[in-house]
Amino acid sequence: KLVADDLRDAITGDGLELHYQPIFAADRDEVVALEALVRWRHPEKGLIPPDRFVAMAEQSGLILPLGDWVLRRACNDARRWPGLRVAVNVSPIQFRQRDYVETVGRILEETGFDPTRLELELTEGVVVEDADAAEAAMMRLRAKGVNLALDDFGTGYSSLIYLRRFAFDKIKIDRSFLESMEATGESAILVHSIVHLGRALGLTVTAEGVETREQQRFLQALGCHQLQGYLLARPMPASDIDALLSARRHAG
Ligand code: G
Ligand code: G
Ligand code: MN
Ligand code: NA
Repeated sequence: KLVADDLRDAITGDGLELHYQPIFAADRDEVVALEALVRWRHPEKGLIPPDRFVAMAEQSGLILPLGDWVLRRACNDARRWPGLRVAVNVSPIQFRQRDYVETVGRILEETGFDPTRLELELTEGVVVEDADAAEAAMMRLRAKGVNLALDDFGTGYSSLIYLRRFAFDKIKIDRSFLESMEATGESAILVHSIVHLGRALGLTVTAEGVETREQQRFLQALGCHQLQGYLLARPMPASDIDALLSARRHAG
């Protein structure tokens, strides 16, 4: 069983790792961003994916030091990948802290990372509790140059209202839409509508969970801007990102 005390040790010790999944421009063979995804290197249980400990981190409050660690590490790693954005997932619990914007600003200063290359991935959970406070925090992050993406788009309750009200740059279409796309024509209609809605609102539209050539072609034809998924690249350690980027540079 995974326990909070062990997770605390992992955060303060050397027990967490970040993997990065490349995000590609839809209309050309180019990596444009990297999504940071945390893993826990457990002494007995091996590499543990975040869906097995993020909820525990949220319940125990450890999501705050964990989130700071993730942001600091991502900014430090990404300094050596010029021209690429780095996307970091933010828990609603982090975002609701009164000093969240200051924390982000402090880590950006400490690491010397260019704020315009940072993208924070928020979910609707961030804005449901106190919309006024969320709106204000988002405006202050935007004023620093930080980019804001609405993650898991389409799975929440009032996405359309949120898009109009809040200062997002990007929506990420939840991968559940693509999973079911082959099975029913309705999912394809929904994806089509989301891409057009996002584009009409001037947002960058990213599709997650792209696993087949058919999905890739469909999304390209719709005008989706960015694609992320196992077809194109899996999450990998930072050293593998170095190798991938250098191999692509040499391939021209
Ligand atoms: O890497 P994987 O596909 O297993 O990620 C599963 C889930 O964990 C995703 O919903 C992702 O957003 C979340 N996640 C990954 N890394 C982080 C992180 O650093 N912080 C938070 N809050 N969630 C994360
Ligand atoms: O909730 P969030 O969007 O942050 O989740 C990202 C998660 O999606 C990561 O755990 C990542 O490993 C996973 N993921 C990325 N691409 C694919 C894909 O093509 N198929 C599936 N099933 N999962 C994917
Ligand atoms: Mn995400
Ligand atoms: Na998502």
